[in-house]
Amino acid sequence: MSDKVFELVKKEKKRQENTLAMIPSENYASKAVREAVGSVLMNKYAEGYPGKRYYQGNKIIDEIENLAIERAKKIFKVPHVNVQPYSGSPANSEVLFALCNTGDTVMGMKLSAGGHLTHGHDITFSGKYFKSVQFGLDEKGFLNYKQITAQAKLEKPKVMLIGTTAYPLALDWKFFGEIADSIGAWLVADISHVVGLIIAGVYPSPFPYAHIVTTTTHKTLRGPRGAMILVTKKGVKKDPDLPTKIDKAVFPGMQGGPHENAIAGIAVCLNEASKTSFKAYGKQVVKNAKALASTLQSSGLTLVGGGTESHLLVIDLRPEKLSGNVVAEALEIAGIIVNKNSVPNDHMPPIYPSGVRLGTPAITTRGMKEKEMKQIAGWILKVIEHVEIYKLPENIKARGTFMKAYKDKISKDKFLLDIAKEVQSLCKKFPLK
Ligand code: DSN
Repeated sequence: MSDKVFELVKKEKKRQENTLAMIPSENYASKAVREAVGSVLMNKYAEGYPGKRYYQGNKIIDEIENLAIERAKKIFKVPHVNVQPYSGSPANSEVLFALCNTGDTVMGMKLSAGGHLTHGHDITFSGKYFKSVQFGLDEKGFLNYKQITAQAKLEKPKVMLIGTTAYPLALDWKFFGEIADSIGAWLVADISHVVGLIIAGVYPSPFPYAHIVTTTTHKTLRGPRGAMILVTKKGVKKDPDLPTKIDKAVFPGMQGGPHENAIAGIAVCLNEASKTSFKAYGKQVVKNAKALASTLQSSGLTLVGGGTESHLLVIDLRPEKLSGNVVAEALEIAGIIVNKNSVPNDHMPPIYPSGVRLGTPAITTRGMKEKEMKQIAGWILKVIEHVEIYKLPENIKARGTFMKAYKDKISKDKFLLDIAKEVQSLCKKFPLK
């Protein structure tokens, strides 16, 4: 394997080993999952569904896809599952394609409040081809359920596509189910971020209240890049044809040949997620997030929503008058990988937001616990204090030049590089598998 790509893969492996992956949507898939995804299954075309393919030679592929479906049905106790979506955004687009006509009203949480692009953001298909109605958070970072009720009753969306990517608190699925029922809307729950926590029983489950649930498989589920669309008992009761509508929307509606190697990886990760050890993992993810949050807060940092009830937290850097870009770049030099993120009612644009988002799924997979969270929080606090002098210019045009010079400067910053060495020592104690 002399291709330059493999040198780069080795480098990336090292980077993953020596740094703390704290982007809440990332995780480490097991060797078994990686083997399935990298297997010969990628050689096969299989348009259609098990038993109804458009190509020959799919007997074994059918067994694999059926295994993934059966495992998902068992874990989530649902009557119908489609495991073919290429990822989360296609899964959500397929659901909207199945349920709506162009111009129908779709309701979701604003991206800036912690929702997702595909939940009706104006620059995406979900905001362009449908009438998008969006709700946000109050100043303190909480959902205002009373306001959402009034908005839903007024706008009468056909679909409520609800889920979070940067909202640290638990959602009240019962509320969303009741409001959807009261206006005859479909409730689609996007649980991509929290699926592993739901399996572990440490985050509320939408399954009794939603008609459809979508999830990616590579976040807290620790599987391959992919997604599933799950039709609940409530969904089938509302429309017995819903499973067929979903399957048709996935193929041929939006996709061609399914990635059977990824589907095999999904089957493997679902088997792993059915074990008792996975429940312990999910519980520890939340314990770790809470430990991280309380240490950061007790040192005076402001967290969106006042803390966390999940796997993630968002630090609001407005009190420090700091940009998320400045902090995220410095943390990277220190070996702590997070992402810049908008905070509720951010006065800054998404490219220069006022917060950073961090999460515990990946570092918990490594085996880290509360003790390590305190140590990591200590490093984060030191880094933030260290870069407090670097203020993003008010002048929009000056920002690019400022960030370039800043990145150059901190890449040689001894204080940050020393932390990176300490981070590396911690990482060595928790090797990747
Ligand atoms: N990109 C994912 C995340 O980071 O939350 C959402 O699609």
